[in-house]
Amino acid sequence: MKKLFKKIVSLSTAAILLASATALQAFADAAKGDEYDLTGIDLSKATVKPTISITQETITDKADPVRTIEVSIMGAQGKYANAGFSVKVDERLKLLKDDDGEIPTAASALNRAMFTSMPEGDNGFRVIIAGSDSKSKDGVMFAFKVELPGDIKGYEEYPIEIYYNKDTDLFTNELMDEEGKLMEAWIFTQGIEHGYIEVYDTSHDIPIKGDINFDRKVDAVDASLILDMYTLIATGKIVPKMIQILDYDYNGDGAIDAVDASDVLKVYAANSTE
Ligand SMILES: [Ca+2]
Ligand SMILES: [Ca+2]
Repeated sequence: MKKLFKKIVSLSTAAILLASATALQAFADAAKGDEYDLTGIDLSKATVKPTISITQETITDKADPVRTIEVSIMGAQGKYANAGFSVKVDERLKLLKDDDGEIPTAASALNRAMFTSMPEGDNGFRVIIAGSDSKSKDGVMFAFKVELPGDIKGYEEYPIEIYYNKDTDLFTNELMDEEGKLMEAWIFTQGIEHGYIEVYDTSHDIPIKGDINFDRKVDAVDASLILDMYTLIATGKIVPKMIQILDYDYNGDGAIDAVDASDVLKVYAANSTE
């Protein structure tokens, strides 16, 4: 193990930048659940390559425990009509129903489509979308609310994920033609950005500098979290809030970047060789 640590620490900033670029590419993922059958499908022919993304947020235990989660689509405007898939939330989260007893509510992208949902177990639901290509839009497709548990101790992450069921699910166009099939294959194999709620317990004793995930150790996981944050900032996906700058800006120069990750790795290497 120690050999590996030394190798990591010896990485130059350029190599770390490269590593964060790779992390960015891995950002979109396959759906969970059944594996999509790509037999006879040449994904390189896909012309419509949308991404479905779920809210990813980082909050503290002082935030409102009721969170609104959005499921959005990008890159499919005017190209999709018929869809069905499931959303599952971490079993510690409670799915809340609205006044009509529904969990998800259709949002702007689907305001010209038919949208319905049904619960699946205690921590999930399935959505069905039916419309026409010409009226499908990019944007938020639907939203729902979850409630966090009341007794968060330390750092917790609650995944919120899209599931594919090979017997029932689809994401295609009106004609269900070749273009629609390729779009569906693209989405379920590499077009999903799963969501999460990440919660920091702010009541922990003395914060340890560089311990980003508050597990009381400064290690490669913390360095990797700094790099992830840097990637998100560099690609404009988030604007860091002050609390994040305080936590992630290890060298205190006001910026979150690869230097902070590298410094944290150095501390970790020093600790692990002691
Ligand atoms: Ca840590
Ligand atoms: Ca810094």
